[in-house]
Amino acid sequence: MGSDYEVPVYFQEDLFKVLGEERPDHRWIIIGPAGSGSSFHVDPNSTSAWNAVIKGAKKWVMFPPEVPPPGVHPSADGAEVTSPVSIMEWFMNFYGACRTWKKRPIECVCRAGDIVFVPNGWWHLVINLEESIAITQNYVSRRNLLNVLDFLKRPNASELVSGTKDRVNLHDKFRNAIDAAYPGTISQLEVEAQQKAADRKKKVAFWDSAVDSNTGGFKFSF
Ligand SMILES: O=C(O)CCC(=O)C(=O)O
Repeated sequence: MGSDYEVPVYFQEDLFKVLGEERPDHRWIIIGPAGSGSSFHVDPNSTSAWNAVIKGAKKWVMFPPEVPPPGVHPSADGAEVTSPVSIMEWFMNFYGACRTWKKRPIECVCRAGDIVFVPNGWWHLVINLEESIAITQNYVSRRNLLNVLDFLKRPNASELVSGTKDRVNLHDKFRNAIDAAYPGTISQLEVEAQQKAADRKKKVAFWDSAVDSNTGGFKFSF
């Protein structure tokens, strides 16, 4: 079945490929009746994903990583997520309230031919509005490589890492394989990340200096 479709052009960088047979599970066909779906979760191993609808209609609700959805309680180490309500109950009890939040969820309905991108770390819930068939793949690109490496290196990697038998050594195997296939890439991304962090700090420092800390208003001088 894998040869029956092509990965959309935007998602073709798939760095877990360097692990060959040892790569974590990464693609699924998802078939469900109307009303079925997936309750709130974050995708495995800090990967990003795309999800393409072949038939039917799927409603998506997404929250950014720093906003756990109401009614969802992730453990501090991120190993477990307790969502005591079903998808339907979530819509009935929590959906209305969070639509007026400042950081309200991003929502869409995908139908046959539509593809949604799920950035790494984003919370998402999906409900099939009709009987639906979809294909999804999780992947690592240069954009989220450092996040994935950090995730695989966490002290509780043996509980957190999923889709593979060798959870503890995955970090070293992946890092070494990336270094061999794309020498210098990791260190270049690390330098770029440091530069970005320094730029962000500078921006904050500039605004701090431009704003009067007593009034919160702007300082003007002529
Ligand atoms: O298509 C679906 O029902 C949800 C898929 C999903 O959330 C996932 O693969 O992480």
